[in-house]
Amino acid sequence: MKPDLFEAPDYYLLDDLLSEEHKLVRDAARSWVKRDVSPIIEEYAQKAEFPTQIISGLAEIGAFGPYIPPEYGGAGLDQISYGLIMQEIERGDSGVRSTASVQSSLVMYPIYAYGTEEQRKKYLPSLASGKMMGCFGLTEPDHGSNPSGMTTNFTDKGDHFLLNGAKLWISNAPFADIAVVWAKNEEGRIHGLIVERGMEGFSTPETHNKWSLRASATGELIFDNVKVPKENLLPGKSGLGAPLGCLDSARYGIAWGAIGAAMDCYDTALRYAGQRIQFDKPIGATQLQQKKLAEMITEITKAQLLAFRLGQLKNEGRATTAQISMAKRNNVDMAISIAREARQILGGMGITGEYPIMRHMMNLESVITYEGTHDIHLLITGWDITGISAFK
Ligand code: TGC
Ligand code: FAD
Repeated sequence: MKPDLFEAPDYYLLDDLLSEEHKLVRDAARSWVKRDVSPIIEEYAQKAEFPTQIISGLAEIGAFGPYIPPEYGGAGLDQISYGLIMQEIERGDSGVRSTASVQSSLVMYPIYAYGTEEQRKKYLPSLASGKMMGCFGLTEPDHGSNPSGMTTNFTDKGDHFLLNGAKLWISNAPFADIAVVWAKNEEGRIHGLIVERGMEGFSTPETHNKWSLRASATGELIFDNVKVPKENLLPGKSGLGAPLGCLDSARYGIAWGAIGAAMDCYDTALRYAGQRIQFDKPIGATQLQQKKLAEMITEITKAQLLAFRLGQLKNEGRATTAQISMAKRNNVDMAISIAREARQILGGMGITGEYPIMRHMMNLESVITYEGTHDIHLLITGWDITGISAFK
């Protein structure tokens, strides 16, 4: 891959709105991605492997539990810092950002928000340092957009629960030490359980042959009469609202992350357009290519403003699920459109691993699908503004 010459676009001088802490956190993540992710990520994506050697670096830049209080090992940062870290990591690769999103918002957050003090102390510091890795099991083979239909279930056996069922498409599953699993009890009520690797009957086969998120490990979670200790139930919240509360936090991070992928595609295409000569002039001197680049920076700027305002609302505890849906949907769609246009600016070179664009483009096909599809987020907005649910 070519050297990482990334320069972040900031057309509306958004840096002026960031605090010194935001900039420090953002710059540390940016430097780390340049040094430790960019040089190796193409190779790992090509061989479809998650680069486990970057786990300690992710922990050091605060990517595991950015907003979890320091007493539990988290970085104790605000929501804008969290967003900026996700932006910088996804500038490197969406699969690496996935690992950080899952660890922070889908594993640490439910243990912090719905767990007991014993569970927080037992798991959160190890998860924050990356010594322990987690995954989140909500989606099932027959229940993706509609998780309330899940069939994974547990029964009360007196001194333990017996867990049965299967989860599909689970990021980090092949190497995770623990899984936060959503399952129904005998009354059909959804609860979260912490399942640990090594429990008898629990396996995590890897999903192969992905064309997207190749540097992220994806797998299944299979529960065949797994005995789960009763103290592994998350007691603080039950019902579908419990996993959906985690998704609010992860979707918010994705709204920022997608900007990173878009910025990298735009920056690469802008530089290439200035250097590539055809018909005795740079292709960036033609109106057609300028139109593409001008529209890209316009869309990136709008997405940056949307994410920043959402971050302020999140800091104030006022961001709604529907507002988060709008930002996730808009910003991922923006990023995938920019990746497609940027790839065309590079002509044939755009399809090679010499440049990051094709990898971002393929990664974003997963990002537009997971954490609620593009359609589901539109339906959430429709439901919010009309008061009428069009899901069922
Ligand atoms: P619905 O009737 O709307 O709600 C059921 C209960 O949940 C409550 N609720 C919420 N509570 C907290 N936070 C939220 N955001 C909430 N949204 C809803 C709601 O009040 C209700 O409570 P109660 O007490 O009345 O029972 O549920 P529904 O079945 O109609 O579903 C609505 C819908 C379609 C929006 C929801 O199912 C949905 O979001 N589907 C998409 C599924 C999804 O996003 N899956 C993601 C899986 S995880 C993943 O993809 C990780 S990828 C990670 C990576 O690699 O980065
Ligand atoms: P479906 O729900 O079957 O949807 C298929 C199509 O139908 C979509 O276009 C959808 O928009 C549309 N559709 C569905 N319902 C409606 C409706 N009511 N109206 C109109 N259109 C509709 N899940 C986890 O739990 N944990 C993870 O860590 C995780 N990681 C993932 C990693 C990757 C790489 C991928 C690809 C997925 C991951 N997922 C994970 C699963 C992801 O959340 C689901 O794929 C997603 O929620 C969609 O579910 P589905 O694939 O079953 O599609």
